[in-house]
Amino acid sequence: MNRITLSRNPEEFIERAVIRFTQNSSANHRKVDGGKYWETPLIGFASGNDPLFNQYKKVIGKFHLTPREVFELTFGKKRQPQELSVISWVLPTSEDIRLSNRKEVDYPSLLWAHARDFGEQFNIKLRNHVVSQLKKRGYRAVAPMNASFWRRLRSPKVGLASNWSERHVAYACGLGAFGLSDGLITTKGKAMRVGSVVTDLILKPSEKPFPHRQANCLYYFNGTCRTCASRCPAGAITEKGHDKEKCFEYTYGVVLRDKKTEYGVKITGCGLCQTKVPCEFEIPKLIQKEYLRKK
Ligand code: B12
Repeated sequence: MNRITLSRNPEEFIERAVIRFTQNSSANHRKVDGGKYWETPLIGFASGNDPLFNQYKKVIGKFHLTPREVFELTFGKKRQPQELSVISWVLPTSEDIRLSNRKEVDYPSLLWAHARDFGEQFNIKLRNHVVSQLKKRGYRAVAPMNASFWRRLRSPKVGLASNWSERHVAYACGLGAFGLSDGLITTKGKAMRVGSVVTDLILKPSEKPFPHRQANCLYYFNGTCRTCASRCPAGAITEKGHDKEKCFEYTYGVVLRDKKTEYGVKITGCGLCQTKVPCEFEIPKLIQKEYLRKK
């Protein structure tokens, strides 16, 4: 078998590094029963100059960083490379965790809460791992969400947000499209978490296979479904979209208060809108058929 090297095949090298770490790291093993938090990741790339990053300044807010700004904040304004690349991955939630959350109606399952807390700790390690793999080979790299400049905020225009939205980055890397609940629907569905790294290694941008930003959601496809809305115990999802404040109050207020101690976690999440829905682990079949028809 040919050795994949970073210089000869950088995209495949990065893809393998992300997949191998997810398969082999003990941090992806559940404390409670030894199962895994995350299945095999999806990986995508974007150019740091992709016009979407400037568009996010308008859609989200001026505070949302471009890859260039991320690099300047990390390495200073001098000696900035001409080109930057963005690496994004999707960590699909393990089947048994999804199945456990499907049974729930008010609170997330214990396994879901563990994936939110300990599974995200794995995601932090994965971001660091990708950065260190690149650094070892002489490239500069940074994981914005692990950096000291990353912050959450509330903006008058878009409400709860942050200065580096992992989902918008994944969208730029062609990995998915947004649904009625705000969740990003990928080929491995919506029950997943996302991570990303910015680097001066030049990577070929991935194709953007979805025709528009809401293309994978049945509601936007044909006005049906809305299953995520009926699944939401906080009534935060309606035909108008996702009420982030209601979602926040329920997830960080009610669920955390009632389940934190029982589940032994610092953060619980909720994710009922991500399970027992047609986009849980795939793009809804009807939309898949439409993509095949148009090919
Ligand atoms: C703040 C935050 C929240 C807030 C607000 C969520 C939100 N919609 O932004 C609250 C507390 C409500 C929340 C809740 C949850 N969260 Co949260 N959260 C974040 C965080 C820290 C920042 C998100 C952010 O910056 N948003 C920016 C705003 C602007 O995004 P937005 O309003 O959704 O964007 C809309 C507009 O931009 C609009 N739009 C308008 N015009 C245009 C034009 C274009 C071109 C595009 C692309 C879009 C666009 O489309 C978008 C979708 O409707 C991220 C981590 C990160 N750094 O990204 C995790 C993150 C979004 N959360 C995540 C998860 C899993 C959850 C929960 C399911 C809890 C749980 N873990 O169990 C719930 C429910 C999420 C939901 N239904 O969206 C995942 C999402 C994964 C996924 N499957 O989509 C993330 C990415 C964490 C991670 N690392 O994986 N979260």
